[in-house]
Amino acid sequence: MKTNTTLLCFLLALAGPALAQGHGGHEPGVLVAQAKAPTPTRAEVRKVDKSAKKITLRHERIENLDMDGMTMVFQVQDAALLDQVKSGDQVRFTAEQIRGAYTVLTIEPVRP
Ligand SMILES: [Cu+2]
Repeated sequence: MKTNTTLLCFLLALAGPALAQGHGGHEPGVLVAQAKAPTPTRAEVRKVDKSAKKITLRHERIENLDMDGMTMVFQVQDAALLDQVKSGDQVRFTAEQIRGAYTVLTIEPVRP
């Protein structure tokens, strides 16, 4: 009995790394395919600065940036985005960190 248990453990120990390695071989492709898309997030516009391509948002939690709700300044990728919103608007937006700067990719007003 004791010998059988020891043998089983030995076989599992051999199989374990082999299975992990086989699985690991597929990981990089899977990770790229499942790269997180920016999460649409609710916010209130506090300030729009079109000449500087910046917007101040009081935002809810941003899942893809792992950032809790706060008021902060974002860069915008395209200044034309700022034509669609004004201070005081409720909006839905997406953002990503691009070259170290938190950058708004999309933004649209949300009507109550
Ligand atoms: Cu923030």
